[in-house]
Amino acid sequence: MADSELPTRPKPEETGAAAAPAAEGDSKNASKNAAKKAAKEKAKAEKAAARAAQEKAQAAAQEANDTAKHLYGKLPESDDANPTTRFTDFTDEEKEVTVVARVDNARVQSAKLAFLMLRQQGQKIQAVIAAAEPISRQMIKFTGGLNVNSIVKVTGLIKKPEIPISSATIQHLEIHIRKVYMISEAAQMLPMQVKDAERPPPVDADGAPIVTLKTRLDNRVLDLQTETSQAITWISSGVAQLFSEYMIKSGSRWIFTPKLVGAATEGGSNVFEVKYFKRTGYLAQSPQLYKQMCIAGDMENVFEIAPVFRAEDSNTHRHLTEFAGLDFEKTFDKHYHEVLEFAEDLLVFILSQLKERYAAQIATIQKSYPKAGDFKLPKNGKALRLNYMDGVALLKEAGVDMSEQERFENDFSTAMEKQLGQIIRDKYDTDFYVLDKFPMAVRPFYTKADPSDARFSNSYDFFMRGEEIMSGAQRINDIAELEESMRSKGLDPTQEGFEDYLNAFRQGCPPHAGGGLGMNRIVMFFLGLPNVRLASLFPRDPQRLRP
Ligand code: AMO
Repeated sequence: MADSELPTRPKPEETGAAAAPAAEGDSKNASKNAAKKAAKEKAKAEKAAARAAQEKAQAAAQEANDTAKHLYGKLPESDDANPTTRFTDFTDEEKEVTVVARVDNARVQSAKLAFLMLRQQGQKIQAVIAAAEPISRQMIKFTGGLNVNSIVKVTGLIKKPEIPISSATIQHLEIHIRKVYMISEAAQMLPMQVKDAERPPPVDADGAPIVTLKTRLDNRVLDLQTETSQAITWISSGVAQLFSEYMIKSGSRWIFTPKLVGAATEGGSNVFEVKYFKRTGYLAQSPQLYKQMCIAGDMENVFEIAPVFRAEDSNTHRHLTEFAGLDFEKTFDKHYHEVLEFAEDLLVFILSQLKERYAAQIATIQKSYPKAGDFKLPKNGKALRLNYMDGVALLKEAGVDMSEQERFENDFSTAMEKQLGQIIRDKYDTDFYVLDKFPMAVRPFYTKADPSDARFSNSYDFFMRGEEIMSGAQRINDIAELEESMRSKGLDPTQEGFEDYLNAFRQGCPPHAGGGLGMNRIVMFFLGLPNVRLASLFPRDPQRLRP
């Protein structure tokens, strides 16, 4: 124990016991000290108040002198600015414009000069502000100090910069700021920088990822703001629009089938269960049974754009658990090839029109994802159609031999599909092609067998860059044949859930065929993106259920 910690007897002055005269003197001293302290504190407070008053007066004086005080700051209640314009509508004319845009970057160059990079839907333009009556230094400080990503309303004069602005999308014009108002302020710290997400989920010089795909998808709203994501989402929109355009032009009717269904009828286990009050419901794996029931309902030619759910634990570059399905179903006169040709022309229409209508977006995306190159379409405007067995033969020529059993029971593996895609590209100079007549064993129960050889079926797959984007077939429209096909695939036609579907055929149903396309895959392979998640707004996969 240290000396200082030894127990000691308290001194009289500490107990206040027998030391009255001394205590009187001490209390006088103490009150003197307290008074001194209070006086000191008072003086300090007075000084601080004087300083604050001086600063306030200075600020007021500065504000009074601020020739630009009405030209910046919070957006005024009565906003008399011109109607807003989009950067893309700017002309070379030197005129005043008002824009609403995000601050992509803000930089103070000097007390008299600041720059903003403004962003609208991923497109950037430079704005500059220089101190010259009425623009004040305070306005320059405010402009250059804006938080990145804030949304501002800027009025200014369009001018030609002395040299093109290489970091902007619109390089030959800039805005000379006259007014700048805050509309919605962004936080000072963002979880990632939009400019970092602008690069592909990449590796830097040392091989370390800069912004991983995971970070980008976790912060998808910021990620969507990049020029590349903006362009990709335009392509998705284009695919859906072109699909519906083609369908409607052909007299097809847009249908809306239920996604909550009472039985997991179409395939095995890859269906999500949902609690449906006191029983179990399921999320539809495709509109297959319903689009056929519409044909039985005399609708002749139908299509749908809707979510498709797959409870597959597939963690690959091309599998999602929810994707946008483009489905169609159509009657035919004599042969299912009438529908197959209709579908081939559909794809040629979509892909060629994408190139025509979205050339600017495609060019933007290729800056980030240049590897795959331009998507090659058949030069004669007609889809290349081969039979499944032609594909088998082409692979064999390249040294990939499938056994008899493999040919009829397995279908191609992903690696084989990709290799076949390359072979076909080299031989026929196209990234889009069709394989017809798949083995019956690899197709679902509703598929019509090939009447001339029952080992095969009247079914087809469509490929882009060697990967499947569509699957379809002639369907069995005869009830006895349908029940028999189910039994041959180990399904029980009396099983709950099949009843309504089978009843549709008991009342008679015309011959028909159709197909289902994966919208996200079309976008992915058309653009040569490395991952289907990049072609999905808010992707869902076995690991991801947010945002
Ligand atoms: P299928 O199951 O082959 O056929 O699906 C049709 C198309 O949908 C896309 N696709 C997927 N996209 C992303 N993630 C997935 N997990 C996924 N699974 C499929 C593919 C595929 O070609 N009822 C039939 C269609 C029909 O015959 O009409 C069906 O659903 O692009």
